[in-house]
Amino acid sequence: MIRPSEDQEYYELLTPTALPKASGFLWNEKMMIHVNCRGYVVAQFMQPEPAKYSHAPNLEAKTFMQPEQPYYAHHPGRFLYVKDEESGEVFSAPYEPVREQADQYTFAIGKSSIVWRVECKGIHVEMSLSLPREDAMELWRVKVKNLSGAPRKLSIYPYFTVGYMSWMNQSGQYHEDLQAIVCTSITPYQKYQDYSKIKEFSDKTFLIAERKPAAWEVNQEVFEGEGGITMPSGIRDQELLSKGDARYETPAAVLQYRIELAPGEEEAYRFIFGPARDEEQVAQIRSNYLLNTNADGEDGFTAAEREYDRYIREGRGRIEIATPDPDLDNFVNHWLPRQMYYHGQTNRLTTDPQTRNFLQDHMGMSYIKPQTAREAFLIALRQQNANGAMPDGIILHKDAELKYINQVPHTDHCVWLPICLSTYLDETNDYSILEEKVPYADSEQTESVFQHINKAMFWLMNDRDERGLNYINQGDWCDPMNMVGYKGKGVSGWLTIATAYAFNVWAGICESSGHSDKAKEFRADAQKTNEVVNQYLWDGEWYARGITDDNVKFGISTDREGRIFINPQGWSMLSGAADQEKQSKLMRAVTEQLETPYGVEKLAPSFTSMREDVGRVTQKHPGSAENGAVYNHAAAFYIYALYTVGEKEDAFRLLRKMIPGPDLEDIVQRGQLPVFIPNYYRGAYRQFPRTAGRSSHLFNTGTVPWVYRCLIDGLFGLQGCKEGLQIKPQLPAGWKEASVKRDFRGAELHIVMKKVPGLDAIEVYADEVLVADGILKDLQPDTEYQVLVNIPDEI
Ligand code: CEZ
Repeated sequence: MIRPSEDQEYYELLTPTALPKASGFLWNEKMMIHVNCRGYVVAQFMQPEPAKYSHAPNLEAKTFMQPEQPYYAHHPGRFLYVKDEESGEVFSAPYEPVREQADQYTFAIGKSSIVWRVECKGIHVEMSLSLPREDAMELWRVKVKNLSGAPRKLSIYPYFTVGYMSWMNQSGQYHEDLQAIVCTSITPYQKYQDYSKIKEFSDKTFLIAERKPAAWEVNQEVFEGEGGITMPSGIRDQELLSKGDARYETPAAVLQYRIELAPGEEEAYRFIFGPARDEEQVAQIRSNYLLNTNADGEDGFTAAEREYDRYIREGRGRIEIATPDPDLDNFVNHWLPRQMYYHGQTNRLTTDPQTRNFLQDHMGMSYIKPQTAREAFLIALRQQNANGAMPDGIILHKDAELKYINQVPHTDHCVWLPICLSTYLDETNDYSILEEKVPYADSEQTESVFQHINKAMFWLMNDRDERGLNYINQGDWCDPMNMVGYKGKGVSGWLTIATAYAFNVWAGICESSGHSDKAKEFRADAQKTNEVVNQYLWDGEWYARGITDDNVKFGISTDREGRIFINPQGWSMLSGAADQEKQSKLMRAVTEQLETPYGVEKLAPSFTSMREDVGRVTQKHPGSAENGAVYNHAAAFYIYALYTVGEKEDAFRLLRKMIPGPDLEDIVQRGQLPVFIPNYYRGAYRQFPRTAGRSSHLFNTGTVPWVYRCLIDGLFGLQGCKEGLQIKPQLPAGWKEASVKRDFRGAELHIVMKKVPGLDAIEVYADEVLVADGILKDLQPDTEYQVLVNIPDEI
């Protein structure tokens, strides 16, 4: 039912019904498109805020991407109806809107294209989507082939939904000269001050056809008639579409081609669909992409597909693995770096990413395009206040402002600075970033990155109550935990623990950069913080999540709901707060109360009603998102912590649960293909087992860089350090060997790891020479190394 293609370049799904929400996504510098297996699509482009050109049938609220995004009959989509002119039979590809069962069906998600191959009633349809690198538009190829033994007379109808564009002004018509449907609208607004922005918008939606259609329809209601979207009257009752237009009516972009195909004969079409400012721009696009060719006789369309493919391939990861687990290999080699790259390139299609998201997304980018990560860290630090505080969001565009969640004060942003920077330093050894001089948002003063981060650490040290616990205000990492501390007293257990970890990480960086005094200071404070944590937050078997404004500890054994939270547990292993005994206790509690077949839950039991001293997290549906889902970001922190303390079996078991499969039952329950990690799988496994495991299908998540770190620093133990590359694998018990190609600071390492019985400790050989401390030093760029790692079989 699902499989990687032979060359591993695509992941294929062979049915449109078993995983109806299975999806893939493409993006470029200006847009993102999320496509599901049945032909439904959510696409957004930046101008500079996210906007749509293929809209829902009613006015949509502007919000962030939704988890478990519902699809419905008139959901925006891209379809091809096929009518047999002799029998009158109709089917549609990919599957919607007609829902005729195909004889063969493949939905193939590639890195730079998404393809459907559908065989129905003796006709083979192939639809494929790609993007250009820069421009916001979709490049579509459609092929129709006669597989039957007899000649066929067909009408085919590409149907690109335009939807409800605007209550102020919407229309659409076919332009002979452009060979295109162009739909026009005015983005609704009311304040005259908005006019200057609105007038610059690309408020038109176009569908350009390479081949001249026989007819078209631009009026959705006329097209569908009484037949409705599953069997439009325009198709069922008419030989030719009526060549209609839309005048303050909902537009649609439908074309008709009439073809006669001999047995085995195929016809090919190309279309471009997207937003534009005016007809002139549509004409320009048509000539650039379809009419003009370059010196090699290649037109803009084909060149754009090729260039886009190259752009996506620039997003390669730093490891290529071959392990006893081929599904893990496929995911790690092909899809995980791509998802990290997407985050680093697009910043989740927002002009004001949350500070923690921005920093962690660029922690991931450190593996892919370290230069971009470097710039991102500097951009963030330029927006820091001189008192050390980081803002809630990072402004990326001159017209951007802090919106939505960024208007809610959170207290954790400073914590991410040393953590994310440490990954960048491990990977690049570029300590010069610490010397970069950067201004502050609210002062003329310019100071080094080193000073900036010191200030951030001091800010965290000072934003504490008399006990030494960090205030939470209206949220920490957990956005919707907004009522624990809004009165100014409540504290976050997790954040206090996280500051201890951040101080230790920063101390490590201070040491490596010749600031040993500072290192001592921060180590001492980390230790003090850990003591405070153990004094106030240890609950006997695990750590509490926090203490409310009214001095009520929560996330503890006497709580009926929200009894245990994952974040304080994992981070206490990172910070060093948990000693051996506490560690084994909390790990047992996590396994017993939070682990499920789909991963480890964020909290349990999920809240079933509002807890007013915790906040809106308790109002989310139990088992969804932060209210007790397997929230993969939090799960990844925990797994990373397990690797940090050498708990490799638990770590690997949980890591593996992040990827759908390999068995079919698991894939069906999650409903998602293993081409990305979603922000959550439904939890509340012990409360609502029926829905547990379901994917949110939301691929915006801070999870991915942490998973990459779990692989690099943990599982394969190939982490960079000041001196070079530290080799310290933690392969699970079941693996006898694994090999990794590791790109590191320009060198290429071919590493074979083998379990060897009777060995006392790990042995590392580089080009057959034993490396005493397991650290490969003096690696030269553009040089290949053969590395052998012998691992005692019993560890
Ligand atoms: O957003 C994420 C944030 O982007 O939630 C994480 C947080 O650490 C990330 O920075 C945990 O709270 O507002 C809400 O209730 C939403 O649930 C968001 O908090 C959540 C969504 O997943 C965004 O896609």
